[in-house]
Amino acid sequence: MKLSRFLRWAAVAGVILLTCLASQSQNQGQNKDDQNKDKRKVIIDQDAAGPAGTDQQAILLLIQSPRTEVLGITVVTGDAWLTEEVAHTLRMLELIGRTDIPVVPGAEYPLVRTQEETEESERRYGFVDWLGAWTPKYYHAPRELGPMPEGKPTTKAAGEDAAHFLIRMVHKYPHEFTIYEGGPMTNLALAISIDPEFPSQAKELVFMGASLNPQTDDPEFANAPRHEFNLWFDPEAAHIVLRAPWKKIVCTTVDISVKTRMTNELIDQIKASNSPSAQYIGKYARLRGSYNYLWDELASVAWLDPSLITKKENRYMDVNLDRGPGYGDTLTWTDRDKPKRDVQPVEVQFDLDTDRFYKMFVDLLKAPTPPPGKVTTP
Ligand SMILES: [Ca+2]
Repeated sequence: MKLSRFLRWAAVAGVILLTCLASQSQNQGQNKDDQNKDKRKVIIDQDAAGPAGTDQQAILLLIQSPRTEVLGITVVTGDAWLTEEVAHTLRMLELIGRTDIPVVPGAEYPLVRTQEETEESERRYGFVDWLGAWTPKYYHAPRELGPMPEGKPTTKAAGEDAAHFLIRMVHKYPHEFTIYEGGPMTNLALAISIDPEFPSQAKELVFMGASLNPQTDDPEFANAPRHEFNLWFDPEAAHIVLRAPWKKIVCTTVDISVKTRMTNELIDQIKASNSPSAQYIGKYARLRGSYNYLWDELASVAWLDPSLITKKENRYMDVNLDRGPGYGDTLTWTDRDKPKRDVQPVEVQFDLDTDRFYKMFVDLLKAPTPPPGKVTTP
């Protein structure tokens, strides 16, 4: 073969090879897009105390579902302080190999309510079992980490704040993603205050919170059935969010939470698996006291499979903002007695198929963690 013919042949072969490689790469990109096409997008807003516990477990369930794409986790002070919650979330993502999911810090304090005011309210109107980050037994300064038995993270939180991240994402994916709210609603209220289009641009709001008439002897609710932490911790934020024009609102109330329990049997079933999420639960999940409801986990799993909910009813919902003993209490109405002002309908869950819920809860946490679908620049 003459040199010039060989060079021509080599050039043609090279072009064919490059075309094949480009096509293959395009196909792989297409496959990744296809993989995500049918996934349901969600942003998780959470008071992400940890390790394990209802807040982290609820996040894990949404990540563990192969049918879900978690666009980000925005964090808010509630069950614990913002700084430690961000650290627990980053560490959990490291342990399950999903550091591609951005962790975005939000509000460190409620909009109006203060710890001092809450303590004064307790002196006047009676003590409340759970004060989240303000609970005396677990109290430490806001910027301290507190115990981190799972180790400190090496990865970093996003440089953006939660409200702006939520607004940016809703305009990037209009009407496409669900907002899962597992904590006080401060971040959502800030996003609504900055951009009033934010709620109507989201697909729906799903939240754990509110309490109507739970059937329980739990002292937290037996004498204060309308006093629920996620709403009372930041009542003004909840008021802003519940009055906003969402296309759909779904609520997992205390009424249904009290029908679920974390047990040592469930933990044992989960930790029989070697998957990173199962090992995380096995090492760090602990029962505390007599009542270990699967609060936020039920909101996650019921969103993944709404057929678990066997009884639901529409209510209109708001929060009591009067500065008396009912400050932060859940207010609800039906079509017959609702006020004329801008209250929104909320789909309220009342009962569930408990066996199917526990099975899904265990199966999801035992499963291998789905790998990142595609690397998106948030
Ligand atoms: Ca929570």
